[in-house]
Amino acid sequence: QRIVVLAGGIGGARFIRGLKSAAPDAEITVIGNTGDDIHLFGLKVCPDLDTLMYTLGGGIHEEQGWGRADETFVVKEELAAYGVGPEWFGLGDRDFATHIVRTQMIAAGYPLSAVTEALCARWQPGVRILPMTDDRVETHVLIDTADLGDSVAGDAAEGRKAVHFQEYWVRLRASVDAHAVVPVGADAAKPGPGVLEAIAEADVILFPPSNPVVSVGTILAVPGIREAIADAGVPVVGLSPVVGDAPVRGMADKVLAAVGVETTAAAVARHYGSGLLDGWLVDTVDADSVPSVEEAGIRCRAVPLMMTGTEATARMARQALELAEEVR
Ligand code: GDP
Ligand code: FO1
Ligand code: CA
Repeated sequence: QRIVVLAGGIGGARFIRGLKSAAPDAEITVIGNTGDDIHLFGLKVCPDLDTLMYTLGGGIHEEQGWGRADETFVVKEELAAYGVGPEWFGLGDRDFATHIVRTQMIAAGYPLSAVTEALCARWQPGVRILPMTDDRVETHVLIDTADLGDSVAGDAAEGRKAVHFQEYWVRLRASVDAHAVVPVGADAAKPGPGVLEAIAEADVILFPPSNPVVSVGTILAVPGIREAIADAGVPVVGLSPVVGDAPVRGMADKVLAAVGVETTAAAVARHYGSGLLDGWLVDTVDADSVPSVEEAGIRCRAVPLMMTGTEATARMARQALELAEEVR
């Protein structure tokens, strides 16, 4: 069975770990979000691709969900000693090696997809990880200039400013309102090598409990990908990242608000739409929302959706695959 998964970082990676356990013989292709990518210290950092690679390859810092296990931060301290910022993004020594190899290969002319394949040759994630595009796409968030705090000289000019997603998410901890989320470059980006083929050849397509706006949404913003999924003619099933009207972790509610979507399991399903989704899993606490999702033309079931461990996640993955067969 060929399964295609659109994934961001932490939530997507943890789901896929369970999916591998639930469907050990399936051929899993992950289309990874690259909108979180950021250039720091002259290096290209790909947070979601690295979280997928480290989580599925056994190198992830488990409770953080990003960065390496057994990490040290000597290089980070030395950079700070030189007064070279930013200091708010925690790049570890082991992680730096990934960014050096990636940046070196890109400078040598390799596309991001080839770089990712090369890095995965070491990590052996057990799935194929394809960047959504090899072109540059970086998510920016529109906030009030006044909310930038001390980093804007003098009296903060009125109005709004776009900041890089990582500055919004990590430095500001998404503590201020987001007025818009813009995947800069998406409209000129082409699907990466193998992406449209994987979608066309899939037996089932899954939307894991990833951030609907800055993870799955960004992947769908690459022209051609949403259409390919809608036209694939195979079941598309998603799992809600929202449980009990709140994201299970992180600040997805802030970016959902920016795009005018209520932070409920049903609203996220409607946001994806019945043109894309055939089935949607909500958590048992949201069982009362099943009828409204079904009214939107999306088959819906309420099952436990907390990824408390590989077995629980494998159960969720099995239920998603069962729902796919129900709607096929
Ligand atoms: P990121 O790129 O690192 O933010 O990771 P993703 O976008 O792939 O996933 C983030 C989303 O995962 C968040 O919006 C969380 O609500 C969701 N999430 C994390 N853990 C769980 C879980 O155990 N169950 C469910 N249903 N969602 C989860
Ligand atoms: N997330 C944080 O909240 N704080 C950090 O210092 C941080 C550093 C970091 C370094 C490398 C990397 O690949 C990811 C990192 N992340 C960090 C996670 C990153 O912000 C992710 O993009 C978010 O989790 C959303 O995808
Ligand atoms: Ca992400």
